Amino acid sequence: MIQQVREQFISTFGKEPIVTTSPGRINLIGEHTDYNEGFVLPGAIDKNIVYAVSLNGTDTCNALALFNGELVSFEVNNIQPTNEGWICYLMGVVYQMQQMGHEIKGFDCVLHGNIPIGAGLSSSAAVEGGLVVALDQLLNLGMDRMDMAKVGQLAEHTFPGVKCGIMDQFANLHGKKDTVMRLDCRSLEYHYFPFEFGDQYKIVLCNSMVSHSLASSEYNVRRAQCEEGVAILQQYLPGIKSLRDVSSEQVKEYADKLPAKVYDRCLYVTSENERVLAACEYLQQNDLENMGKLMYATHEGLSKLYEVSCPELDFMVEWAKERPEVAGARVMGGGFGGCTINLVKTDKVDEFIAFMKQRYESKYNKVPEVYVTSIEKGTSVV
Ligand code: GAF
Repeated sequence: MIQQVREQFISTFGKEPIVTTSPGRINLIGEHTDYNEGFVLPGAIDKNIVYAVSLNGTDTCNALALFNGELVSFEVNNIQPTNEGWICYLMGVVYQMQQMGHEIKGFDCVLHGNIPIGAGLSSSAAVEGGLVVALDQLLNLGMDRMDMAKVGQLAEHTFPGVKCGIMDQFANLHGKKDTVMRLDCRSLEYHYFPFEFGDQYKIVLCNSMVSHSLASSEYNVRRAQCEEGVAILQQYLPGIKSLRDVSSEQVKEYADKLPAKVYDRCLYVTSENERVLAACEYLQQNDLENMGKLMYATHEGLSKLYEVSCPELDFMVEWAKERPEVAGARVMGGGFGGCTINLVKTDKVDEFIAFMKQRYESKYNKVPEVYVTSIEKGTSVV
């Protein structure tokens, strides 16, 4: 893909580009905790968006997407917020870099990718990260990687309008091979945990083929419900700033003060924060069996309390639970469709995939795509 994107750039724009590769991500545990200032445990994966980029001496950006053949242009100094198509992510990145005080010059780019779209693997964060790294290099800006992540996150807020946390962009820009990262989404401090279990377990992603198109509006509703919960709980727990400051026991204690749905959302988020910290302990003890049990508990919470699953994803997880080779499984990412993440015994992966495909197809009449992933480095210049 790198070669293809580079060659297409040269034949379209007639000069040498720089090339970036920008990965999707998995998240072992810690879902919908990032915008509540909690903890997450993601890593970058072996699926990428590839960019070829060069400055063009004008004020125009010309972008050619090989995944659909579209060539789109926009003026870099006159960007109007839009949520239309893939180009809004590029416009959002340029706009947010400008908001940070960087002068952005016109550029040409070609991009392509193999991160399935709408599968919960953060293809949009990869589109953002690959461009910000390329522009940083071409314009010699010397940006900090966390600032680059904030550019992507704010681009999502202002352009497609998803009020996301920082997990996806963080993972995209800070990933390391065979390593997951526990990020404290309040302080933005992070800690690397080796994840070198390839001879015992593989990370297997099962794509329900349900595209999470509803996700953006419902996602923002979940965020608002968490904020509503904090506002109510602040009357009884004045020191708290976000759900990060609240325990699941405290949520239960004030159950009668919270509207039912808000209670469920808060109980899920506070329990999930506690699970991430417990999962890190298990990871340090190489105890994937117990870590897997936490993943099942996360799925239960995402499905029943946070209500971001769907019957197809529940089916996949319920079925995985019956399989002795699976340590844990759950819906991953924003939800409403996309993939489950499964920790599957390495010597049984083929068997697991064959059965999963067969069972899912006979129930839903569609064949799930399955990806056996590895954890790789974050966005880089090739
Ligand atoms: C999406 C968002 F972009 C992330 O910030 C995160 O909230 C995730 O959903 C759920 O954990 O991927």
